[in-house]
Amino acid sequence: MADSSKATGSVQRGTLHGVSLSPFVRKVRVALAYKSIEYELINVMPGGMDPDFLAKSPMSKIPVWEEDGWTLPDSSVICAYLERTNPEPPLYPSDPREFATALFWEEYADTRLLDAAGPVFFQRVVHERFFKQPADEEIVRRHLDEVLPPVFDQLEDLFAPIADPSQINIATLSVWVQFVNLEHAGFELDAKSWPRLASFLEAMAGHEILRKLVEEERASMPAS
Ligand SMILES: N[C@@H](CCC(=O)N[C@@H](CS)C(=O)NCC(=O)O)C(=O)O
Repeated sequence: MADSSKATGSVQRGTLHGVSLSPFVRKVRVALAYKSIEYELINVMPGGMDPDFLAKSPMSKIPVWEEDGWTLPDSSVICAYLERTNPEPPLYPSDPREFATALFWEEYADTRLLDAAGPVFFQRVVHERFFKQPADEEIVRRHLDEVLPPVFDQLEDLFAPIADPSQINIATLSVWVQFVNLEHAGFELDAKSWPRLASFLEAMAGHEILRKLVEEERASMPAS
């Protein structure tokens, strides 16, 4: 299934393989929209990968970016590539220390935050809504009550004070895409416990590009 996601004022540059509900595909879709790069989205589900796709994605993961038969896997790598080919508007800070710090928070979001949030999304959305199977409530409870709070604490104390949600950059974007999956799973962050993180997320939700993408995703999901 193909979906043409057109940004204004540019010629189609490539094809993105993956599904939008993947936070990593979402990260690349925002980068593409932010840089006004036109692309076609080809739906590829994680897990059901044929040998042709494995040749494009040796670690068997989505997303994969493709241009004229040349392919590039991994959201971080794809965003870094797009920054080189389309430097404006920039997704990465120019100051070396701010640049490195942003890369660290991208890595944190892609690993620690994903590991904590992913199972909640998997149970509540993939299992319940797509597979029509009951969620494993013990997994959901453990992640919500025990695994996620220390991660939120770190984001509250270390990330939120330095993050500027008026800017879409690789750090703010990478953290935000993981929270969208929690939101799709029906989770709302407790603003009393994590006030700076909650206002960061509220401010991010105000970006037109991000709002539109989330609306599109919601419309594509089966009812609960
Ligand atoms: N580091 C990779 C992670 C990509 C990733 O884990 N994608 C998941 C979907 S959210 C996937 O394809 N999983 C399939 C698998 O691991 O077999 C990136 O940034 O693109």
